[in-house]
Amino acid sequence: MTSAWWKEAVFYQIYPRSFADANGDGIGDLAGVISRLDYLAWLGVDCLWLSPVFDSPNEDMGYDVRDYRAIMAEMGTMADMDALIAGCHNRGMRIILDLVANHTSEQHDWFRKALADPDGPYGDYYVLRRGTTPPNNWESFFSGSAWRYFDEADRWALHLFAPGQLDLNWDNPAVRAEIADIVQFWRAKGIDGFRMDVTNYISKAPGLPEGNEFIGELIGFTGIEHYFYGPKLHDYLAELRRDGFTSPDGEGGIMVGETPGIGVETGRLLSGADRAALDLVFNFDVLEPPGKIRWDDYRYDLAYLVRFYRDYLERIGSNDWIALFVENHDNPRMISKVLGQADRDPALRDAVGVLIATVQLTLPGTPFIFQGQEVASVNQPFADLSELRDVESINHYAKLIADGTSPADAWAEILAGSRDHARTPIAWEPGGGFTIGTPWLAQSDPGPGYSVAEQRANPDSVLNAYRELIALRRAHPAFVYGDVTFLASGERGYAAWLRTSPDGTERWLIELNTTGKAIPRRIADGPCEIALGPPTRGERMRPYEAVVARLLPR
Ligand code: ISL
Ligand code: CA
Repeated sequence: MTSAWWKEAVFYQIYPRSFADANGDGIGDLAGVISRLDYLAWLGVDCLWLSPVFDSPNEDMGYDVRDYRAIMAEMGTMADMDALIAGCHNRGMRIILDLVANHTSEQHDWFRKALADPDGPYGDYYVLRRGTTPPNNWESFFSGSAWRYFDEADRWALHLFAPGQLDLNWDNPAVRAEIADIVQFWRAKGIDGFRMDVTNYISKAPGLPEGNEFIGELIGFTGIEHYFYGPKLHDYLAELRRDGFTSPDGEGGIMVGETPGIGVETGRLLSGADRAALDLVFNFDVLEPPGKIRWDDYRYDLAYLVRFYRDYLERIGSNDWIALFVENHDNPRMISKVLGQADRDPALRDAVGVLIATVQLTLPGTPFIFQGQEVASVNQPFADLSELRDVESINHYAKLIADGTSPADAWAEILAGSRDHARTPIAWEPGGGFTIGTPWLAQSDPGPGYSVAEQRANPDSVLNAYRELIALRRAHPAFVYGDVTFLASGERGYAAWLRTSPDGTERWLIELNTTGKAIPRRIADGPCEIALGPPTRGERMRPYEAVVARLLPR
């Protein structure tokens, strides 16, 4: 197993708009992130990933870029960014940014030029077509047709996401050269790589064939089979690695692919070390068990989480490495999915929070923690649509109503699946601490004891469990490069695995009760030192109990 910094690192995703607001305009900013770097260093994370901070009209909260070399005005200045990069590096942390390059904002200069002269060079930067009807039946992820007609150019333009997010034409070498230049620009500024937004969608099937309606029904978006793993995807990623990510000194920045819909086998073709494409991919199948989608209100079974990663780890080869995550800015809070929307019972909430942390920090792979996860954040009890800001939720609700769904049922879907659950501002102190102004999205009310300050002061908090597990992972090579052996993976609620250090001297036992009921402990007691969990391993495990124990020689 070749070693790499990003295999050893714990990543922490920041959604800057909701993290910390330094100037009181209600929008989180780079100065806010800088003001919290000491907190992140205290927590022990190694690498930050910032959701988009480049200049944008924010139709999709920065995932619609207007200028890849400028900072969004609300977020601050380039000087702030330079200070943030230095602030991370001075603390021994790294930082990666979000590269949203499947599409740009309609306000990007390239698109303005394409509209002004569709037959000129910029016309070929996008996917533009003539005609009286949409060029094919592909659907947008944010509802409706994936085609928008632009009168001034007499062309349809493809947008897999919002109408103001137009897909770039990666088959044009000039586009690929532009993206490589952008990556080099940021690499020269010192960033350590990129998380690459929907990067598996960049290569579209030649001729843009009609999507299969049956697959469209099944997956929810007609056309996806023609671009989720396109014919040139591997070539374009390998080229970008060579021309963008590899510095003159041969050092490379990390490439983390956001790859919705990628399966285990296709994922391996992207992240296998011998493939020279991506370093890591996000496999989103972990977020919902088969048959469920994000809009469903259901209870997530934590046995599925363990089984998913066990199966995944068993199927990848020794030249591959996985990303371990349960939350991001596009998904509701995992604790709420497990316990139900309304349940805030602190004992269960804490136990589930610690269990999730244990899975992420003791299995082989690179953990990605999403802001707020470390303080056991739960979904917000939004009252109605007027409290939401996300274009996807707003469009989804309108579509449901147009299709005849009752307002109550439509609202239930939004409450279960809205991306805004992940985007409410961090409660740094009881009652707030995110801004002195009015927050852009309702301040989350985490409940008594769950602000960052309270969690930090409480030695038994979920936050302190994260900190201890991160420190443990760093101190013991068993948790990074060590072998894993699964002893049970959730049958009858009991899950357990062993991690053995590469030199064989240390063995660690991890045990979970993935259910809300007390269950028998299935592995007999032996001499051990408990690093996390109850003081002794009794006969029964409490609901959602997690144990991390170092096994001692008999
Ligand atoms: O929320 C989803 C749509 O139903 C997800 O499928 C999500 O859109 C998908 O994972 C891609 O997400 C990324 O690209 C989007 C952006 O809105 C998301 O915030 C981003 O993470 C378009 O840039
Ligand atoms: Ca601000």
